[in-house]
Formats: sequence, C-alpha cells, structure tokens
Amino acid sequence: MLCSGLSSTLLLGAAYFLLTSGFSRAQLSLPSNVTAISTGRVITFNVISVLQLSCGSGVMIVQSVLYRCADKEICSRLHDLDVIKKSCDLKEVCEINTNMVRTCDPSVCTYLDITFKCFPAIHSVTCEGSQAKLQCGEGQVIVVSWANFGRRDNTTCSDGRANSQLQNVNCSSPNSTEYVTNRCNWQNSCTVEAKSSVFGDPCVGTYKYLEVVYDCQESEATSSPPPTTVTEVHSVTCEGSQAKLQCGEGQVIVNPWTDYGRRDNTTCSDGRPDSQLQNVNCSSPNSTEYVTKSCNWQNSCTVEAKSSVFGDPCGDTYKYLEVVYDCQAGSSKTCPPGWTWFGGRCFIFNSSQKNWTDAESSCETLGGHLASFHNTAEYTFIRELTHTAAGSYKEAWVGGRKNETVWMWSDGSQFDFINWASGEPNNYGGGEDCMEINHGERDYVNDKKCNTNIPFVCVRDP
Ligand SMILES: *[C@@H]1O[C@H](CO)[C@@H](O)[C@H](O)[C@H]1NC(C)=O
Ligand SMILES: *[C@@H]1O[C@H](CO)[C@@H](O)[C@H](O)[C@H]1NC(C)=O
Ligand SMILES: *[C@@H]1O[C@H](CO)[C@@H](O)[C@H](O)[C@H]1NC(C)=O
Ligand SMILES: *[C@@H]1O[C@H](CO)[C@@H](O)[C@H](O)[C@H]1NC(C)=O
Ligand SMILES: *[C@@H]1O[C@H](CO)[C@@H](O)[C@H](O)[C@H]1NC(C)=O
Ligand SMILES: *[C@@H]1O[C@H](CO)[C@@H](O)[C@H](O)[C@H]1NC(C)=O
Ligand SMILES: *[C@@H]1O[C@H](CO)[C@@H](O)[C@H](O)[C@H]1NC(C)=O
Ligand SMILES: *[C@@H]1O[C@H](CO)[C@@H](O)[C@H](O)[C@H]1NC(C)=O
Ligand SMILES: *[C@@H]1O[C@H](CO)[C@@H](O)[C@H](O)[C@H]1NC(C)=O
Ligand SMILES: *[C@@H]1O[C@H](CO)[C@@H](O)[C@H](O)[C@H]1NC(C)=O
Ligand SMILES: [Ca+2]
Repeated sequence: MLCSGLSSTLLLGAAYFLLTSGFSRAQLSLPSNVTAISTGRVITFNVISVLQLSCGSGVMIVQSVLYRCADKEICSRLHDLDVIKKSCDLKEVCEINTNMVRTCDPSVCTYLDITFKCFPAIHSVTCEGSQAKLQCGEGQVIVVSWANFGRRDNTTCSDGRANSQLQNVNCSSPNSTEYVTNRCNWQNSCTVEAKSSVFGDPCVGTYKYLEVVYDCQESEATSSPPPTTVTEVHSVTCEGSQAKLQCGEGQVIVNPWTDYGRRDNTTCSDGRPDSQLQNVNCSSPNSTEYVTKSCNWQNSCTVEAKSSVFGDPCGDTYKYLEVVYDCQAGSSKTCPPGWTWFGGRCFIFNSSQKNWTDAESSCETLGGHLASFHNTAEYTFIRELTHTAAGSYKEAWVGGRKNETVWMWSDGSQFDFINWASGEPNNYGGGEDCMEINHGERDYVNDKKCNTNIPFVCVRDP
C-alpha cells in the first residue's frame, strides 16, 4: 500500500500547508460582501495526532473536508466537515485533533484534505468574568461580523479549570452576535462583559468565553469636515413672537444661555412708548432652565417669547427673549461623555433618587427621556448598565407609564413590551402607574408607585 509504510512522526512533518491568493465569498457567519484574502489547504496522511490550520492575521472558514487516495476522492463526510467547522471557523489558528475525525476505511490508503479560506478580521477572546475590549485605530470604527459566548474547544480559557468545566465544546449563546453588534458597531472602541448575566447561560457548569470577530473600517466622519467646529448663535425675539433656534445639518444646540426680560432700551423698541422701555434691569430667573429643557441636543426647536411661559418679571415693560447657544456637530456615531452607546442610542444610569416625574424631567434636561427598550438585548444592556454604574442591579425607573389602562413609553416609541415579571403588573395597592426594572435587585420588571424615589436610566439620541 502506498502510504501505510510511513510512520506517524514522519507524517506530522508531511502535513503541508498551501496558501494561495484567491477571492471568493464566505459561506458562514461573515457578511456576504467580505472578501477572502487567501485560501489555505492542509493535506495529511493517515493517523497523525494534531493538525494545525492557520490564517496569519485573518480568520478562517473551512470549505471542505475530503479523504483522498492518489487524487481520487474516496469519500467526504459531512459530519466531519461540521465538526471541523465548529471548532475552526472564525479563528486565526486552529488545531484539529485527528481522532475527532475518522477515515472512511482505515485499511485503504487515505489522506485527509482540508481547504479553508481566510478573511480579514480581528478575533478577540475573553474568558468568562472578564471584560472584552474591542478597539480600532484613530478614525476607524468597529464592524462586528460574529460573536459567541460559550465554548467551542477544550483549550481556550482552560488554565486552572477542572476538566468537567471544559468538556462541553458545543455551547453557544444564540444572541451573542446581536448583542455585541448593538453595543459596539460604529464605535471606535467598546467594552463588553463576558458574563452569563449579559448573554444568558447556554451551558451551566461549563467555563465559557466570549469570542468576537470584527473588522475596523474607516469612519465616514473622517472624510467629512472636522466635527469639532462650534458656532455661537445669538437670537433675539420680541415678546409675543416665536423664537426658532436652528443649527446646521448634523449639528445640535448645546449650552443655551437665555434671558427673558429687558437689558437695554433699544432692543425691540420699535413703536413702543418710552414707558415700556425704561426698566432695563428685568429678567426672568428660570429662562435658561426652560430653554435648556426644550432645546439642548436638538437640531432645532421653537420657544414662545411670552410671559405665560417664563413668568412676568416686570409687568409694564415690553420684554424680549435672548438666547445665546452653540451649534456643535452631533455625530451620529458618538454619545456624549458619560453615556454609553447601544443599538444606535445613548444610555446613562443616574443614581440620584427621584420620583418618576422628576426622573423623566431630569432626562429631558439632558436631551432625552427615561429609557425605553424594545428587545431582550436592549433590556439586558440596560440592566448591565445599572450594574456597572452602581455595583449592583439597583432598582431604577425606566420610561414605562400607565395612562388610564394603557402603558406607554415616555419617549413616544411604540409600547411593545410584554415581559413583565410573573404576576406583574399587579397595581399592588393601587396607583402603580410607573415601570421599574431590577425590583429587589432581581431580573424583575415591576409596576410601582410613581412617587417612590429611586435612581433612573435615561436614553437619548447620539
Ligand atoms: C456589506 O453590506 C452591508 C449591507 O449591504 C453594508 O452595510 C456593509 O457596509 C458592507 N460591508 C462592506 C465591507 O462593504
Ligand atoms: C480535548 O479534546 C480532545 C479531543 O476532542 C481530547 O483528545 C483531549 O483529551 C481533550 N482534553 C481535555 C483536557 O479534555
Ligand atoms: C450541539 O448543540 C445543538 C443545539 O444545542 C444540537 O442541535 C447539536 O446536535 C449539537 N451538536 C453536537 C455535535 O453535539
Ligand atoms: C434571542 O433573541 C430572540 C429574538 O429576539 C428572543 O426571542 C430570545 O428570547 C433571545 N434569547 C436570549 C437567550 O436572549
Ligand atoms: C436709552 O438709555 C440711554 C442711556 O442709558 C439714554 O441716554 C437714552 O435717552 C435712552 N433712550 C430712550 C428712548 O429711552
Ligand atoms: C436689578 O434688579 C435686581 C433684583 O431685581 C437688584 O438686586 C439690582 O440691584 C438691580 N440693579 C440695578 C442696576 O438696578
Ligand atoms: C422658577 O423656579 C423656582 C424654583 O425652581 C420656582 O419656584 C418658580 O415657580 C419658577 N418660576 C417660574 C415662572 O417658572
Ligand atoms: C443626574 O440627575 C441629576 C438631577 O437631575 C442631575 O443634576 C445630574 O447632572 C444627573 N447626573 C448625570 C450624570 O447626568
Ligand atoms: C391619556 O388618557 C387620556 C384620557 O383617556 C387621553 O385624553 C390622553 O390623550 C392620553 N394621553 C396620551 C399621551 O395618549
Ligand atoms: C415628585 O417630587 C417633586 C419634588 O421633588 C414633587 O414636587 C412632585 O409632586 C412629585 N411628583 C409625584 C408624582 O410624586
Ligand atoms: Ca407591582
């Protein structure tokens, strides 16, 4: 027989590796428009023990597993392809233990022929309990292809772990890619906790790890004008008219300073008797607070210059509204300092204890509302945000509020939430018209009396 005379030591050396340039499309898990940078092939004879596939700086996707003899295909076994794909796909380097696969008929001369393609990507691995940090270079943003929280082999994150924690190598949390994509896509850098409280526990008793495959792409922002330009705008509106504050496209109003009253005798003086212009020491104390609440972080907004809005600080004087504000680039891909990106929106946990109404106004002052959520990934993210900020899953207000019998989100989005804790909403004792998460510091969404003072979570647009 042609091959059987070779010893297995020799055969280890005989395993060889071909890298050829080639372009084709991925079949699994990568977006279909990601192009392969190379293709690889490992051919080995009979019974060697360990085989290494390697992609250098990219990640691989195994294409075929065949047994051959003298270039004649003996058989291909789909089961072995599945096994090898499961442990190798989307890794940079993969070791195959050849007793994982079985030759069709060990008595004939067979050799194993594995082909794979390499794709440009970064593969990050983080052991359970630690924090994954994804990072791109300056001016670049993360584009996530795939993620898995679970275990695909028995060597990764195995140091000091009992064998029993490493045996299950068919463990994956189904929504990992969705979660990591929502959290990190289009950010320059981002962190993700590799924890079961984030991803669910797909295999209790197994020590898991988080794998993320991502690419760094040039951010569009770098090709448009520098986003740091700040323009100061000064607007004056006479009493009885409507002020329209407006920034350019892609910009937002920040830090408005406002005065409603009169500071000189010329502004808004046309056709007015002197008596209405004499008092030049007239100003409404709360005007900045009001305008901040309605305009901060908006692209444009309107404010009525009227005493019914600001109060009347000087009865017989004809007043006017002055607003000085900055227009600043509101990049669609960044959150203000302190806020955390998730799925295209920015979130913040605020530990001040407020009743629901005051909490909602606090969020509005910051350009948002109490947080709404529309899927498991967002809900999980918000819970983790409270844990990261407060050190425990602190009870917190979110934007759900009951109007008569109908629940609504304060940000006006559609109320599609149904996953109340079992038995909730129970309107216990009456008046439980507001929604809290983390009731009893548990995974528990509850209706609660709105006048209770607890921390809260706000959401806003980037
Ligand atoms: C791939 O296609 C998707 C959607 O069609 C697009 O959003 C993405 O930017 C594309 N990626 C590349 C690398 O061209
Ligand atoms: C890991 O798995 C391989 C094959 O699947 C097996 O031969 C090896 O003994 C395992 N190692 C441990 C530490 O379980
Ligand atoms: C891996 O798990 C999935 C679902 O949990 C199951 O359908 C599949 O048969 C398992 N595969 C192996 C090789 O155990
Ligand atoms: C995964 O997502 C689906 C659809 O969004 C959802 O029904 C399911 O509960 C999620 N599973 C986990 C473990 O989060
Ligand atoms: C406006 O005030 C200035 C000085 O403060 C004064 O000289 C002028 O006469 C005033 N004009 C009117 C119309 O009251
Ligand atoms: C302006 O009014 C405030 C309070 O209404 C008063 O304290 C201040 O002395 C006044 N200033 C002048 C210049 O009249
Ligand atoms: C201005 O603010 C004070 C304290 O915050 C409040 O008591 C008062 O009612 C406000 N006045 C107006 C006109 O809103
Ligand atoms: C939390 O809310 C309080 C009260 O509205 C506010 O003063 C504070 O700035 C908020 N903290 C953050 C971090 O936004
Ligand atoms: C709340 O309910 C009242 C009475 O049913 C209704 O008039 C009002 O429009 C509702 N508010 C919203 C925001 O739907
Ligand atoms: C919320 O608290 C404020 C004081 O901070 C109070 O004026 C208001 O009435 C309270 N609202 C409710 C609904 O309890
Ligand atoms: Ca309740």
